[in-house]
Amino acid sequence: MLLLDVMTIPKDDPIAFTFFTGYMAMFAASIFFFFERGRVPEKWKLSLLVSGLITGIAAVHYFYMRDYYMASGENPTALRYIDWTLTVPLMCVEFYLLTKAAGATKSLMWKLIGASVLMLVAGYIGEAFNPPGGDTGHSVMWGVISTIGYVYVLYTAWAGEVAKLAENSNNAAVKSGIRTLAWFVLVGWAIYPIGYMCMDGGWLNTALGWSSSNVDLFYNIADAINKIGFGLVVYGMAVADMDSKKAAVA
Ligand SMILES: *C/C=C(C)/C=C/C=C(C)/C=C/C1=C(C)CCCC1(C)C
Repeated sequence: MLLLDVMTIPKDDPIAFTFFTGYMAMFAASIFFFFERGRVPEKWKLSLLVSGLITGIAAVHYFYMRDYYMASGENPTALRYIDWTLTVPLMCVEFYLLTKAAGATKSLMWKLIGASVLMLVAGYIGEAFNPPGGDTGHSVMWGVISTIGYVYVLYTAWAGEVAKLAENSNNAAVKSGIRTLAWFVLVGWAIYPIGYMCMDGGWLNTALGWSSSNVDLFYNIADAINKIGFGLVVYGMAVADMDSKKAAVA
């Protein structure tokens, strides 16, 4: 009888696998960032705290999304967007914190947050209000609106204010770190629209017949790459900066 209470993961369900590994990976990453925070110089501590909060918030939501998925077999759309609404703006805060010493202003931070909120609200409307069976017009329209917000963040990281501040920062760790984070926004973040287009009526759903359950497969993989990877880049920046200062003293 007891066995009935234990969740069994069907062996042909990769999405369930990614919910479980995603949860554990986010959880472990948070512990790592919180502990390592004690080791880096003062000016990096806030950035590491934010890295740990991003994966920590995700871990809690993965805990719930995993169970939701296991119990219903459906996409936990609301939980997903609640998570993103907290974690993506925190990534924007991270961009601000990392370029603050080079002159980043609060207004830069709010512009990035505004663009990311536009991206997420439009994405949520696109997914949550997609009628049963799917409506291509609906998903494309909201997908396009969402992409405007995405492109704004992408532009800012590659060529706009964030890129320029990093370039003029006189700090090698900041320069190369921001460039790496910009790559994450270009490649890692681009995985999300692929997942989005798998929903019923989405382009990949209608053109290639990709099932809407793949939405979560792409989102889970992208989340692990972007949330943990982003945090590790920030951690790497702090360590590189610390080591270069040590070398200068020696
Ligand atoms: C930790 C979570 C992150 C980094 C989430 C990022 C999400 C996106 C970049 C989503 C982008 C979307 C589009 C560009 C168009 C279609 C709708 C979205 C919301 C999936």
